[in-house]
Amino acid sequence: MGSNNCKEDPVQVLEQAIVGGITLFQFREKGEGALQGKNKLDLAKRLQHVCQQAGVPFIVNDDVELALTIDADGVHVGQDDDAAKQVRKQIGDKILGVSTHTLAEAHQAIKDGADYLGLGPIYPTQSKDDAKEVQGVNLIRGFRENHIMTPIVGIGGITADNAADVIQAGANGVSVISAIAGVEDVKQAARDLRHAVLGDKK
Ligand code: 3NM
Repeated sequence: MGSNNCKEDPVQVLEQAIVGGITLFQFREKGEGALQGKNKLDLAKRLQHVCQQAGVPFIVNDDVELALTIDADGVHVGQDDDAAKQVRKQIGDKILGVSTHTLAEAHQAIKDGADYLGLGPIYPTQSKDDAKEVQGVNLIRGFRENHIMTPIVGIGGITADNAADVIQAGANGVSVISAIAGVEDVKQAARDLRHAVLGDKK
């Protein structure tokens, strides 16, 4: 998430999400009203601190320079951002996530050194202006049937009600913005998602 996804102070949102049970955080400061320059850097540091206190990995979306400046745990890039191969060279053994939409993109990302793949949008999303066509969970199933062994997270329109389907299709996890950052009770939302992903009772 980024600041424009939050109903309240992003630091508080992240703290509550961590209490609720999120296992990784990606800082994605993009779109209308997104912070820039020093303001972006300052927020990144504050959110990174929250993650460090809790032992939750902190990954930066599409900004290698920022990730290196603050020594983040990793970088996530899309197909339109810096090429994954180049980013892998720049970040050494930090975590590298790559958004992919086709098998060819997945094979290339793995070759380039991706640690995990983001697949989406699985369901319709309001959180990404330039989101591609909705893919449904069959995209994930198809990747697994084609022997993609790299960890996969589904993204796009995922909620506690549909997260189990994403996992059943072969994803290792789910990545969400609005279902956690955009609700009143952030902690409960994270908890509900965690239960849905783990398949245990609420
Ligand atoms: N990437 P929400 S969909 C950041 O398809 C992002 O690669 C996508 O937000 C992709 O959980 C998406 O609110 C938005 O739908 C996810």
